[in-house]
Amino acid sequence: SSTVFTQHFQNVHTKSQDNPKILITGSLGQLGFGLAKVMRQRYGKNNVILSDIIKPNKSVYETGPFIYADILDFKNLQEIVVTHQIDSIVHFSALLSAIGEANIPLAMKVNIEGVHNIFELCRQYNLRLFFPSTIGAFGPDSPRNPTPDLTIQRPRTIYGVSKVHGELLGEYYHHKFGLDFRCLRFPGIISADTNPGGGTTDYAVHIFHDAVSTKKFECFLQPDTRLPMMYIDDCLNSIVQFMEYSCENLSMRTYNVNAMSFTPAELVEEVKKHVPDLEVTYKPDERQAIADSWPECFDDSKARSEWGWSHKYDLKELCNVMFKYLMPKN
Ligand code: AKB
Repeated sequence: SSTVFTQHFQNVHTKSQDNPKILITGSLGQLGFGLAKVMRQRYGKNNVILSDIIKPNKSVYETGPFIYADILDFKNLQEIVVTHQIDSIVHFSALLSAIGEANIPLAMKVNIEGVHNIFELCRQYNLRLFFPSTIGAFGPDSPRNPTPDLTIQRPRTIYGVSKVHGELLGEYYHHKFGLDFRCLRFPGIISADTNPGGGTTDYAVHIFHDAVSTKKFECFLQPDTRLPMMYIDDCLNSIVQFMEYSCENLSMRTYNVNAMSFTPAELVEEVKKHVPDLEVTYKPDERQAIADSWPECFDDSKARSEWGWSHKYDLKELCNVMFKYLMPKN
């Protein structure tokens, strides 16, 4: 569709007739490669630049541009924006909830200092910014079922604290400097071909891999721990749809988005329809306390009514699509 997002880029670039250029930071995490695939189809292969500090497989370079970008190095970021004519950033670099607790100084550096660099960069060069937030931006004092967009946010992880900081800073930069800041709070994201990397919702990805490999799954959360979740395709579509939506019609800059909510026991029941002999044990660890402080169910009614958000995958469809990808073909 001819979209406002595309229009924005066309307006920005009418002088040189260039196409839009989007930089994705932390792109070797769970979401970057998938988002690039969707965006490259819409905006052109060379207009979406993946970046990270890790050297990826050769195959990543074959799909389109990949560059080194260290979000802690401001000059490196400036050079990238100028050299590649970047006009929009999707900022995925972050340490997730569990891994953040295991390395708080690094989480402060990446999730707070890194975010400061990104905000300043976007202000200096007038870039549009997408910043993902999370259910982890809420805490034990927030209403948990459902959790609205605007409510008490007192998270108890460094990940959550840094995400609230990013949300507030983004809204401040928007009001103070006119920065086109857009933020979605995501539930746990479930994907087949990329790993989540250190979160509290990761069990809901591990179960699928274990079900097809060993048929034994040890869950690090209790069976009745309810958390909001989403299949990756819904997540990526929400980003593109939200970024393309006309800025003037948004009443907020930060929205909850959700697809489903389930407990480990409910997920196991559905997974067992595909792998009936799956053996499951429960061994809660330090991630249980994090999960217990998070929303059980996300109220995303504002995203649905204001910019038309809707999910495609419920628990049943999630299991169908995950096993379609992961089950060995004979
Ligand atoms: C985590 O578990 O830390 C993330 C999240 C919900 O933000 N998946």
